[in-house]
Amino acid sequence: MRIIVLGGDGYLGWPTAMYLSARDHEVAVLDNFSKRGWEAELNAEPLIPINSLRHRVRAWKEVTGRHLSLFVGDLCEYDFVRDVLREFQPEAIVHFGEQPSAPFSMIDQPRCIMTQVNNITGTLNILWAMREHAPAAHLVKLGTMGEYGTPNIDIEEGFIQIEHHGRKDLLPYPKQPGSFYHLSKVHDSHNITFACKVWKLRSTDLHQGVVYGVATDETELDERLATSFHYDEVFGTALNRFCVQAIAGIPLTVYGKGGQTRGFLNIRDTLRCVELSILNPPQAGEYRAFNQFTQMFSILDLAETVQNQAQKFGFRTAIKHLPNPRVEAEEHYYNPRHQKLLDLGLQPHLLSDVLVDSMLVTIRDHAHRIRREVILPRVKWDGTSEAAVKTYVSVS
Ligand code: NAD
Ligand code: USQ
Repeated sequence: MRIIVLGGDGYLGWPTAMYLSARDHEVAVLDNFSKRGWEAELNAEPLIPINSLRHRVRAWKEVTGRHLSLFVGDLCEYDFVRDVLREFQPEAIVHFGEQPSAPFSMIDQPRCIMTQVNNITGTLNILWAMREHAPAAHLVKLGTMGEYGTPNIDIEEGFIQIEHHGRKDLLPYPKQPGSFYHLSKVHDSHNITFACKVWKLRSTDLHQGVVYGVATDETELDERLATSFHYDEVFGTALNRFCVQAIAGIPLTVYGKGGQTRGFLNIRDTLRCVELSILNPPQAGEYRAFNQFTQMFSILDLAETVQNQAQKFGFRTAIKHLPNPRVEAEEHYYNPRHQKLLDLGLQPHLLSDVLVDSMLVTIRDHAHRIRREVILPRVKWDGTSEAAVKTYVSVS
């Protein structure tokens, strides 16, 4: 199948492109390297040195003999997006190409606006270009579990059956997102739903949980194929950060009580979920949502898991409850369904001691690159983080 991976330079996009290429698909990657710019702005480089995308595409060819097409440009520029779809004629479009960080979107007004303009415009451009040049293609869009928030009832996969005044309907599940970033994903979901309805496009919205892990079968083939792994407060996600903190001897940064419960998945399962979605496309005109995670943990559970494993490696690690910089429930009900991808054949890579160990080993090998000053949270949800971020930039 011809598949284009948008955001192909990123943490998830690059391994997904290699994974699909290794399985005999004809794959293209597209990126404008904006993430590399945001990293430079915040002095938040990935832990493992990452080659340029061009260099990685060449290395992939050398290592496997397989070709990846490369498109460099901005999804917010309509002519570029339209030309790419017209030229490549994708059967599936995997869309990772957005600003992915909740804290980034909460730093200040410009970054909030940039996040929503970038994410929503890019997705709208893809929809319009699909309508024009690839109406039969399947859009596999990376959304987030955070669109739902933490309601006091079970969370369904995209839609909920409602009975109101004696009448019933299947309606979009209510969204209560927790950041301007998460809101951008809600707006995307609405726009995609509408485009599927009016233009008979087809899309799978993957409401993905928090991803952890640094290795996939393909990144392990050669060190030049490594993917971007963040541990800083803005781009790093919880488990990845805790593993780095444990190796660096920094108390694990649990925000507030740590009772925040989220869905998590290993990076290897991200790739498989995308593949399963592509291999089982929806009908023309259908918008469907899959909840994409494999396990649930509270943040405190995760910190304790990392603490225990790190101790076995001789790293004595404390857990520190920091004042929560976010506005979020620290104790809440959480029971989202996640059955649809299992029904399609997903066999999860569950979080195990071995898995945490292998992450700790990789991180230990790069411990000399850990920059302690980017770890503590300085971005605040109450809108007062501007001064803190200036400090952040000048300290680094
Ligand atoms: P990432 O920042 O590493 O990758 C995103 C890539 O998209 C970057 O390389 C960036 O340069 C590119 N990009 C952004 N805007 C673009 C534009 N306008 N034009 C072209 N390229 C653009 O992020 P990631 O962690 O790999 O996440 C990928 C997607 O998955 C995001 O949409 C994110 O919201 C979603 N997601 C991530 C996680 C997670 O835990 N990492 C969880 C749920 C959902
Ligand atoms: N947290 C801590 N300590 C930390 C970092 C985070 O306690 O050092 C807590 C946060 O307060 C939050 C939870 O851990 O309650 C998750 O935070 P996170 O930074 O790991 O993840 P989040 O901001 O939700 O965003 C990440 C990805 C995003 C994706 C989302 C999926 O960056 O792209 O959409 O996970 S979800 O959380 O399901 O919405």
